[in-house]
Amino acid sequence: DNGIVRPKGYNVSWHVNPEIEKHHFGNSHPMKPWRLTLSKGLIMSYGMHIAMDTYLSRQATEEEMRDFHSEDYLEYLRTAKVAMPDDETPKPYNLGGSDCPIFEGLFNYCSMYSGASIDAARKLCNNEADIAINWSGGLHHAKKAEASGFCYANDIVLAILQLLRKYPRVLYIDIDVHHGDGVEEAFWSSDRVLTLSIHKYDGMNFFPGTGDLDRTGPDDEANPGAHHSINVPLSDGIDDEQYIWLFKTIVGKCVERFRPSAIVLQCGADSLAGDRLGRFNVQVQGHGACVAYCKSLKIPLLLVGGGGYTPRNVARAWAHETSIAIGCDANIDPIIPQHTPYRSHFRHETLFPTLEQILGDPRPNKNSPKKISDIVQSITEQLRFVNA
Ligand code: ZL4
Ligand code: CA
Ligand code: ZN
Repeated sequence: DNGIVRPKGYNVSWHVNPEIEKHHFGNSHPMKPWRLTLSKGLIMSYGMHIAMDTYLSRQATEEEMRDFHSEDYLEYLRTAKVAMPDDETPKPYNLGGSDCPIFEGLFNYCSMYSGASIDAARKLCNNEADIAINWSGGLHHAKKAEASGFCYANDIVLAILQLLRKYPRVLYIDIDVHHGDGVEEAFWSSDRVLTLSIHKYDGMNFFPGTGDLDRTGPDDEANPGAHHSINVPLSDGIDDEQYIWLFKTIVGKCVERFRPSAIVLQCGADSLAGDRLGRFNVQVQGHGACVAYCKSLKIPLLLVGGGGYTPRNVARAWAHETSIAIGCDANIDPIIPQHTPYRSHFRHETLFPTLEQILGDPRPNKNSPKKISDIVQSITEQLRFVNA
């Protein structure tokens, strides 16, 4: 008995495809699809898959991807050739640089992670799942006709478009350390999607350079999207206590005003302490508390991945969050099971590595209590303009 049982009358669907994990962005690129293999290994070594409906996700069709992306961009993505090492000819659509390289199997990679998010959204629409999970998705920077920040196709936008076929209002929440600019832009003029991104903001010194507090939607009051973009700009080193308080306070107010009929939570794990690109000091517990809070709202919930550049910590967070989704988080052994595949990746830290404990130097917290309360006050005022 490993303490894991299928929750009664409650369905969690998990959308995976091992083909996705095999893609490579290139040597030393921070985005490593292999982190999905590590996450899946941890989830399965705890036996969590027995408590979920596991689906092998299929590739999105080009027609499905055209719901958001332009035909010419998709055509280029599908036919783009991997460049020779010394080829520096500029490529269109922001492709081929160091952030968004053209690698072997690029289009298959994009259509597979997109298909998984679309499938997951449809499980919620058909009442076949209460929570649907795609850890390979969450690629929030991709635009209609442009790749950006390791993202080529925007699976989140595609999934939200599916949800909007059934649900009148969707709340999008983004806890990746980067601003969820692609999703925000896609629904900029809509009052059916409220977007909320929490991120590090330091002007042009931190990617993508947008997401200040005053970026609330179109300036034109007659535009339905006015006030429907919420941004929480933070500084380095925010800790669990501040992060959880901010998350619950702001999400609580969003739900009260907007009354969403479905929630999409982008769980980018680069907001964790010790991330190679991130700057926050959020622990696995704090990151997971965001998932637990969303679950407690009892609204259909789509969980997607996103960033996360220290693979062992990405796997910890997403395994812990899977256990929260199925409701067995209190029952599992904190010590990572002996038979976990690639356990050496966790073990090099300590003889008995745990699921939740991240090792590494904490970053000093540069967020003053006044900064945090000013953010909440400003967003509370903004939300007065938002109605269900
Ligand atoms: C790398 O080591 O800030 C890419 C990217 C490749 C390998 C060798 C090439 C060395 C860090 C990042 C040159 C790297 C130059 N390699 C990268 C303005 C930038 C131009 C590109 O989590 N250089 C661009 C994107 C961000 C920029 C973050 C987050 C995605 C998500 C959702 C995307 N781009 C400056 C950087 C390396 C690399 C090392 C890198 N790129 C770090 N931050 C960026 O929100 C999935
Ligand atoms: Ca974010
Ligand atoms: Zn990120």
